[in-house]
Amino acid sequence: AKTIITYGTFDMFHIGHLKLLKRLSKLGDKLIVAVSTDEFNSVKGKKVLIPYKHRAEIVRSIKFVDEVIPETRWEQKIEDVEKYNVDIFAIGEDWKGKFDFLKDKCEVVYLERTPNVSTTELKKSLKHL
Ligand code: C2G
Repeated sequence: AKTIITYGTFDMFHIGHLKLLKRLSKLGDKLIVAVSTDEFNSVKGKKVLIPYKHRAEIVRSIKFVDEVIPETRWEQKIEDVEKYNVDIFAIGEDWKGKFDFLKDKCEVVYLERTPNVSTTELKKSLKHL
């Protein structure tokens, strides 16, 4: 059975996130999603609106997501690939090249992002309401 893993904040869950996870689920048999904790998002320098508990629960409720784990550190990807026998690490192309160091452990795939939707855009449009 082919295991896929991906990582992300998934703040204000939107169609761009859904389409990515849907495509990932088609690459294999098991999709694991590591959702960044609130603390790790501050390490990433990323402000989040929705707390980890809720972001994780939303992702966990998606029918083609098999498992949700917390993402707490940059280094955990190497451990996770071993721990979960990951065949494919996949993430949006905004990270292209950043995780090539995983190539000796598993396949590394960068997928195109869904255009014209992002949490940043959503936040901006909310401001004008
Ligand atoms: N995404 C997408 N299309 C969008 C927005 C996001 O395909 N319009 C993808 C991103 O490329 C990423 C995933 O959805 O693969 C989650 O996006 P974010 O929550 O923004 O992820 P990020 O904060 O970049 O966290 O260690 C890796 C980081 O935790 C990735």
